[in-house]
Amino acid sequence: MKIQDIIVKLIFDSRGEETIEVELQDENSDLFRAQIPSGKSRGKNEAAVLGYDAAQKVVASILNKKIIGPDFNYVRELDNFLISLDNTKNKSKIGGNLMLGISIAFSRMMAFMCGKELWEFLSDEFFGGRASSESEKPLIFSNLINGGEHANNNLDIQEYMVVVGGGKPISLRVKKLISFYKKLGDILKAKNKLKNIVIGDEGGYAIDFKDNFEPIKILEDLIYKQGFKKEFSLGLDVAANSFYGKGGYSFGGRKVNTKELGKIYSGYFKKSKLLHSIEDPFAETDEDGFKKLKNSKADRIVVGDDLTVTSPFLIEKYAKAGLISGVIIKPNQIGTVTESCEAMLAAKENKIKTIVSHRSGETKDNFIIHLAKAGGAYGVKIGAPVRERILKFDELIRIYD
Ligand code: 2PG
Ligand code: MG
Repeated sequence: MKIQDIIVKLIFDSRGEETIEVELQDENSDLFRAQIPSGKSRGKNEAAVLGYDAAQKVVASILNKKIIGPDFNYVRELDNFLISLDNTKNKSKIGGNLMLGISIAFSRMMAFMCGKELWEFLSDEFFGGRASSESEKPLIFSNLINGGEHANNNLDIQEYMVVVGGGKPISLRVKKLISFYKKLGDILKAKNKLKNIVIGDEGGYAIDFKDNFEPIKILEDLIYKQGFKKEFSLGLDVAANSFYGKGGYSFGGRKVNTKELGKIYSGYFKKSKLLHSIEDPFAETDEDGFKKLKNSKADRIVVGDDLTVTSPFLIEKYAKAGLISGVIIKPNQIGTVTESCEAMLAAKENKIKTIVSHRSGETKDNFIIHLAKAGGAYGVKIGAPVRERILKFDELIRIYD
């Protein structure tokens, strides 16, 4: 398969931040595109991001000469070529965002040539063609209350998610989720005597609360009240890097150390039966914190994100060391389709759960939904069912139901 042309375009994500769209042209002049999201709370080992101007320069000075012309028969072949061309630790020469744009657009080109859906093509190339079975419909991690770096409120925890499983088909789950989201908005408005309610980067409500636990309590109460306790549970993304600094963690208006923060979480687990997973509960350098929580009696899923940055190597390392029982997969943390799939395979081999995830700055691109299906993900994390994120829910329904 030959690439005939490559064009980089400037676009803006849901936070109004600059990002890029990559367009590849095949020999028949068909066009294949990919839009790349951006993250606000980032792990220090994530792949480098190039701005639009820099990305254009890389295309003009390196990529035009190198990738237009040769035949690439597998996505893996193109990705490995790009990785060796870049030859840096964090993809700073070509840019993880530019590389991923090329990699996704090329996957779409290959899928089209094979007459397959994108997820089907990925499943064949990377996962041995094992299509997701009915039982592998993913849990939906939907962030309904925003805090941390994603909001201007007093919550230290970045994301309070409902985790929706149960009811088939997926369209019914999404319907329930949307009604739950609206109901929650009405409750928060009434409680705080508000006419309108502010929402954060991922579409969740972003007002002030009494403390970091109150949102869990409100969500849990509403789940019981609606009679949803069989299908809905709760997940947190603490994103603890954001409140970690010299002297420990600044949490709930005071400084706490690793042990004290761990105790706070144990208290949450005791008070909330439905709290099912906790992502980045400690800073990415705080291996001890992860390990103790993962091995505590609480038996909740401890998920790595900033800790693992979709690196197959780090996922394997931290799974083997007993720090995590689940992992976030974000293709733009690592920068190629091949490595994103390898990250999912590394998680599976080490028996930890995969949650394929959006970023706080999203685009219309629905690649992550196809990746989730191809690799039989345990969950998909796609924000609140509103605004630009609704497109991902639509695609989820289309390819799973
Ligand atoms: C996260 C993500 C997505 P960001 O921390 O998991 O929810 O946020 O894209 O800002 O890193
Ligand atoms: Mg996270």
